[in-house]
Amino acid sequence: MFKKTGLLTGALSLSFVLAACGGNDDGADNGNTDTGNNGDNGEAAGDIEPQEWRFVVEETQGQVQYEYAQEFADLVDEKSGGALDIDVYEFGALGSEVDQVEQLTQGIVEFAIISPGFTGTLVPEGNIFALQFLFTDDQETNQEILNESEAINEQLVPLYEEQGILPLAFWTEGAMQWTGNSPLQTPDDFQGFQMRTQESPLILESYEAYGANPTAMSWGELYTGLQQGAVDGQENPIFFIADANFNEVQDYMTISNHNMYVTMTTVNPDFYNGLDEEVQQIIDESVEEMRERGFEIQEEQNNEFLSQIEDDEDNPTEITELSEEERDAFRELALPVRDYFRENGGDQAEEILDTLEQEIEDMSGEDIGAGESGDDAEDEVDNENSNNDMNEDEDDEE
Ligand code: 6CS
Repeated sequence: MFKKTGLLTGALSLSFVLAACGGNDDGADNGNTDTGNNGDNGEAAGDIEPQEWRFVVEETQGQVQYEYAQEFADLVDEKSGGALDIDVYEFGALGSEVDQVEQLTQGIVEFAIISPGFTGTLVPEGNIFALQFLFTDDQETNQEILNESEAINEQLVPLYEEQGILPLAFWTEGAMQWTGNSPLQTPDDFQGFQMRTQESPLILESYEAYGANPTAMSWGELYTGLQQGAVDGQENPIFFIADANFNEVQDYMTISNHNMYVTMTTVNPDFYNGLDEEVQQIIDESVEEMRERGFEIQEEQNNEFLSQIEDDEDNPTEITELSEEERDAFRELALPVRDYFRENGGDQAEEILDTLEQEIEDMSGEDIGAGESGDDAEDEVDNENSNNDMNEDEDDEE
């Protein structure tokens, strides 16, 4: 179970915290302190100035993001002949997911894994990943799209960079499923349902379109929130549902595959742009090598943890897989949210979504409903009364 050890707040100076916890080495580091040439790939790394960097993730030791970051750190260490030393900080060590975004933009940490679900007011166009039934059900195809999409890697990336977040890779942590204290099989089941979500306004909008009452909350509060009934259910990939033990406090799990969990490997742009080319190349190569590994890590964990939930006799969970017809009922309600995003997701939302829809259809050969949401679709989601405003800056100007 995820043990809530109490998130550190401003009462402690962050530099003290960073010095005191010093990252989690967990013995997995390859301990390579050889500052000579790297014997593994023959690259000369002898003249790289030793540096120590911080990498914060949104998950705890053993979970996908943490394992990814640790392997990334090992690669960088290896390629630099031990000169570049990255300390990985697990979730909870430095605050909430939103605090971690700030730590990256302020350069308090050099690297972070940030899920777009926590940047929705900072980069409204990043809400695109909250759109349900947009990507395909095949995670390999989705990962290929994330790797190659111009909409994501050329149109969206600069918008993040302007806000002090440079995404180096977008990657899937697997398909998301719903859990609840009651069955979730039709949109009717969501009427009045208290759904926990991440912070991004379009995630809330998407659940309002189903009739739910979404509440944004850090996952650090979620086990207790579900246990005490502050919220009725949540969405996450299977590995996370099981590893955070949400199944202990939920009776139902719906295999809905309504969206994939997208996350980003990010770096502070000022820090990255100030590095020597040789060092940038080490980082870039490590990011490239981690694309496949990241995919493998999430796939293994998602497969392994499904049977853990199924076999947990002390905490039985009724698992139901939605039929295609049942999914269609949700898809129909999710489609108009695309137009809500086009209207409210920032200046470039429309262009980015149009490009991405086309790319998904081209790369998957599937009809994902591009252009089907219709001109009047945004009227169907309650624009006027929505509290889920995606653009902080525009608000401030008003
Ligand atoms: O639900 C969440 O907020 C968390 N889920 C995952 C899969 N990773 C970290 C994130 O904060």
